[in-house]
Amino acid sequence: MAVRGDLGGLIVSVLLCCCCCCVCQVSSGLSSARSTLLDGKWKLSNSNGSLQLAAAVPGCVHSALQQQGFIQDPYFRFNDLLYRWIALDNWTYTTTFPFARLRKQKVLLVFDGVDTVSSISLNGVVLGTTDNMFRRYDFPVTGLLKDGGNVLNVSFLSPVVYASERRKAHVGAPVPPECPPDVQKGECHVNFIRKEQRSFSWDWGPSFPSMGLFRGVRLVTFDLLHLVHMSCIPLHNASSSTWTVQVELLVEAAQETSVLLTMSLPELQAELSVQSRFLPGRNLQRFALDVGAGAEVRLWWPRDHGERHGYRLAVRGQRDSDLVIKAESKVFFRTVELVQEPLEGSTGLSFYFRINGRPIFLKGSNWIPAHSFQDQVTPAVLKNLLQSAVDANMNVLRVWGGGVYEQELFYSTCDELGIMVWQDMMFACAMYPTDQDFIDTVREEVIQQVRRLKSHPSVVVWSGNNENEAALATDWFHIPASLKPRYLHDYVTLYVDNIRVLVQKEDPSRPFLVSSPTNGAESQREGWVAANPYDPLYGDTHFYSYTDDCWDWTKFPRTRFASEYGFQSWPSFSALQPVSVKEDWNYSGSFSAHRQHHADGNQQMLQQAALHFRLPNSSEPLQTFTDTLYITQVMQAQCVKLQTEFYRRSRSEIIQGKGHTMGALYWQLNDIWQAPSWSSIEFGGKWKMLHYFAQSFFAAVLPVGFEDDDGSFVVVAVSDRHHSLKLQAVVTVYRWSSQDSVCTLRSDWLLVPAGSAVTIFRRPVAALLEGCERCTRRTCLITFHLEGGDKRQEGPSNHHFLDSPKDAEGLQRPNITAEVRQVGQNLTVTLHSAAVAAFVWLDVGSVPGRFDSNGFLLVERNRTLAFSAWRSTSVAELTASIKVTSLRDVY
Ligand code: BMA
Repeated sequence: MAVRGDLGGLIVSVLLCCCCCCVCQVSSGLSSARSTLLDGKWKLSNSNGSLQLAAAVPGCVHSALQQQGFIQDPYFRFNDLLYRWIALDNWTYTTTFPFARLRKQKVLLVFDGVDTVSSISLNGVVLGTTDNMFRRYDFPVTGLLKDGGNVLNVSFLSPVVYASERRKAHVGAPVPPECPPDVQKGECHVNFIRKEQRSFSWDWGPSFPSMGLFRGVRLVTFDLLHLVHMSCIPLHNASSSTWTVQVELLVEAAQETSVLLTMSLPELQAELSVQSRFLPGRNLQRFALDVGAGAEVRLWWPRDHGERHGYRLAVRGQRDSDLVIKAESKVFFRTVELVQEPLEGSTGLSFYFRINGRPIFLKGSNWIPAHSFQDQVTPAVLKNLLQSAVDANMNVLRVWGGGVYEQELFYSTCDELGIMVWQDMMFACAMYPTDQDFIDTVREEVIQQVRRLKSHPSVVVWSGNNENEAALATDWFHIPASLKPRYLHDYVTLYVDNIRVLVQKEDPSRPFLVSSPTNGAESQREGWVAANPYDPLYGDTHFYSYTDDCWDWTKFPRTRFASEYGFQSWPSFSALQPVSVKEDWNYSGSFSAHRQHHADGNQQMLQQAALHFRLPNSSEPLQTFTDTLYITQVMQAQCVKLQTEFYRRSRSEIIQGKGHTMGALYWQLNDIWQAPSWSSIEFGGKWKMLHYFAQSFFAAVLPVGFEDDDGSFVVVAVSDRHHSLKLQAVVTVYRWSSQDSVCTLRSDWLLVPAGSAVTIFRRPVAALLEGCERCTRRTCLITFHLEGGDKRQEGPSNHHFLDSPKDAEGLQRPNITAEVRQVGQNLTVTLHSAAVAAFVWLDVGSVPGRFDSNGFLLVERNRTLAFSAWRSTSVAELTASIKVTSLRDVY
């Protein structure tokens, strides 16, 4: 806790409000508004008092119990089941704090995050209740504080019990689903509580219905004015080509106050002065700060498309000679349009994002909460994940609707790194109640969150929910036909009449989509729920198929925008080891089954893998287990690669009305615990093979190879560059049995226009093989890359298997050796291979860090990789930890 003992001197002042990139400060002469943090060590007890412990705020019950040694790691083995009792009990947080009355007229008690259902009392007086984890709550406490000691209590109700009581109290048609599928081992009725929806379990995550004060608690004291919130959005006037910054101030006034407000963007010589009057209570005021037509405004661009310049916005409020408001913020200028217009050659509509007037292909993945307990998502964890996203050439993340509106640092880091954010509202895979109190709390949630996040240039679109349009349209919940209109009505009430209207009022600078997937404008035409929200002719799609062969690209929808698709894999052994014991290291054992929350998931992975790879079958059980983890990662990496490459090469084509694909976000970036999932990054930050593959398949310039219906091998040159490129494809054929190439072919030179995908090489496979020393599909494989002038390689190398590697003829054990060296500050690993090796995987166990490349095809005899360590390590440690596996090694 920041405040203890003698008050005055210990009271922490400043930073009264933080909005995104803003640092806002209010001061009023001698009597500055002050913020006193009540964070720190509180007391925590369960309902019958049998458990009493110290608990950190911000924090939660589970974290506190673990930190104080009352429970083990909740992620260990089957502990999610063992610790179910925690969320079934009620818990009370208590703190005492000193206070001394100054001249301050008003004191507010502010809670930045309460999870979720609580009653809050101060010195025995109930201040109010909370029911929504996504809202900030504040209470006036001016007359309730005592000089000396004050007692603050936050009593939490079990979220599980609350949800079930709300369900019981609900009159009218049921609000499905009642419970998650058994395989998820979760709790029921999560849609009745405004809480992180995945916290009652998901198909990749455990059930840990958290409880606690997961963000800070503070007292705000002020005489005159308190700036609750400030935000700024740049609005572009296309006809005059000028910018206006909409500055929004939410000010609480203790008394009527007239202030001369001055807002300025010094770097752009823009300034606005207005006389403003704040009435007692909350005042929301919006101002238009015009940037002169002559000003040269530098824009914010997504990663790889340009720089990101931010301008300082200064807001000052003068009352007579007193400075009563002083706030600073950063303004980033960029426009975003979601283009849905007729497309030549199609009956549907386009669906793509235009940023600063330029169509941009969105490349990335879906973000889920990084931990079951938000208090454990540290800045280091967050930054590492976001850096890993850009290191894999992503320019977008979708903050998926079953998690949380992320913390400030998430968005400010995305602003900085140039990661666009597709921001869902927190509703997922369910129907929701529309009782007035539910709507009311959601309305407040939406207003607060949009105000909090709208200054971030990274946020490019708001979206109302995850898959609820699809759930309704394709009848996930078996709703009787006679009741369907009622559910449609409720859907429109919540997402359109309330959320959409509010978001558009709060933020005119961004598009709003009601759902994902959706047909967008077409869904709207059909009354907001389209007959088929997965229609590839409109909007975005989610597509999963575990039974189709993922090497067969004809199975993928040629969609306008792929916002979800994916395949599962297992994390590495080093992730599983700390949360398991020896008897768990068995793919068909109870631990493996327990951690798999997607029905038949473990089987599906093996079935998909077996289509093209031999399944591990060592005589040593542990070896078989670790080899199986490896083969699931190989399968996943290859499947998602092929699907993503299909989407990227479809950007410039319309075939049978489909195509013009402008987005590929696979499911899912990160993990919440150590378990099989669709993620490309394990819990703990280690990259799976898929994440290394993403580095290549999301590269700005990429050669994509595939076999066309007519039996030709085709290379498509994909370019996200803003300028055209003169390129040539270089196609080299190898035998599996030799590290010397068989033949090399070069395409004609081709001008690849900016932002396009064009065929650069096409040759019938039969002719190609025949011409290469009578290669066959089984004896040979194709590698290829693009070259610009001076034989300079553009983009990564790529390859194409002509047959399944399981049937490859000539593939030998490569007996790869690895030598770790220190080169200057860097650690490198040099591999020596005796044969062509596929899916070469370097694993350094629990040493945190990543290689510059991994999971690759090795046709060379030697290759040197760099290892970036995320903590200090040594040649000796890496040498002791490194293990190299390739496809031929697992059978
Ligand atoms: C989707 C997501 C998640 C889910 C994933 C994998 O459709 O929106 O709900 O975890 O698929 O099944």
